[in-house]
Amino acid sequence: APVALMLPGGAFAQKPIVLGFSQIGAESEWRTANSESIKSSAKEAGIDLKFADAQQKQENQIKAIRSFIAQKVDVIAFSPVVESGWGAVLREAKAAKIPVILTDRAVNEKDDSLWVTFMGSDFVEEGRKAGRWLVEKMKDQKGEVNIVELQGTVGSAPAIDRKKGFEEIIKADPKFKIIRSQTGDFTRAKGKEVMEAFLKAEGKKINVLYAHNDDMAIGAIQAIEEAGMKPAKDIVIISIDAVKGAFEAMIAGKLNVSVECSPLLGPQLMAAVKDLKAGKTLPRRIVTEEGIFPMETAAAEFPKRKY
Ligand code: GYE
Repeated sequence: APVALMLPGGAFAQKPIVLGFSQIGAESEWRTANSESIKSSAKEAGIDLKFADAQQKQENQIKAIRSFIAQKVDVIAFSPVVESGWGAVLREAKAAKIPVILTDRAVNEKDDSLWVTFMGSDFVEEGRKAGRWLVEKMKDQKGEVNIVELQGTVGSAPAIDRKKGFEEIIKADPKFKIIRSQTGDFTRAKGKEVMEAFLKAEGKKINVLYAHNDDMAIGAIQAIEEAGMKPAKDIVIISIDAVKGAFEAMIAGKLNVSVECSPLLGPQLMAAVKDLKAGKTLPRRIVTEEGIFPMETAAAEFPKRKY
């Protein structure tokens, strides 16, 4: 039961709900906006947030979750860096009767009683949107379309699902070929480095770059320019997230399209935490709604963007 505190003047206040949140790190513009959304909405909701940054390491996330259990927080939420390897720590939370909310990324565990809800985007659908845009863009192209792919973090839900959704769509026409596919770990630096290697190996053969996030695409754009080619012209570039940096690149004519993936999960997370503590049952899956922004729409859309 919530503890009542006496305030000066004799009023009573409820002890704030304590939420432990384990964040992946700060690998991308998306992630920074996501952390900001969580912190500001916790403050607004009067929730006592314990925020831990795992610097992209699963072991740090497991440590953080164990420390939240030891501190007996009311609710644990986290964005799992990779899909597998969470069974043990989730069972510890369950044994301690602390409900767990998955945000942004899913886990690959059979026992779905280990979390109360998973809120975030449909990454397979994002991959499909990217694929559909490309199929339409290249519909009059007769010859082969050679694609290089910059994957997200190995073993992460968005990398696995965005690859799957994209392939599902492009495989309908054999002219589409993924000639190289490698991880750029969702960062600009790695995106640039891997694109340099792609360009060295394949050069002018490359027609399309599909990047699993905007940051990697932005890094790759630099590599393309340094190689003396024109991004979005010599190589068609598709990415995911639709962060401000992507809009800037589109307005500059260097990125063709970005599929939206909203990082603004804070308000729905705080609402879910409050509902849980009020004894309500949450839906098992809360899906974020999102769109797609081709270059031609970027200038008009830019002022409305919140991340
Ligand atoms: O697309 C990428 C970030 O999990 C949806 O993680 C998130 C992804 C996002 O680093 O930019």
